[in-house]
Amino acid sequence: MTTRHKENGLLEAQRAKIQPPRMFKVLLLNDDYTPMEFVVIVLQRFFSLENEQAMQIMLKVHNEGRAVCGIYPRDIAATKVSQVVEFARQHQHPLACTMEENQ
Ligand code: TYC
Repeated sequence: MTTRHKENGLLEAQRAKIQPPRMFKVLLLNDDYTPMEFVVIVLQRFFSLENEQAMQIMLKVHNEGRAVCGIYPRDIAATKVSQVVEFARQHQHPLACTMEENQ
């Protein structure tokens, strides 16, 4: 397939423009009020983590102020942030979730 492209100037020029998709980290931020158990549930529910890994990430946020929950293309990362914030507000918790480009 590569050889065929190399024999075709037009296809080769198009191929060179392809970039890997921009990826975004989704982060949870610490606060003093959201219960630890609630954060673990969030990590399991929205980031498909097992209990043990969810606990480790929750404790990293608690101890260090923030931690990465997952890395996704922009639209999926933005959806995760919205879902987490909406779920937290439904339960009257101030949990903060944000995203930033994975450079
Ligand atoms: N600091 C919170 C507490 O002591 C727990 C917590 C962990 C809150 C992670 C938010 O993203 C968070 N109850």
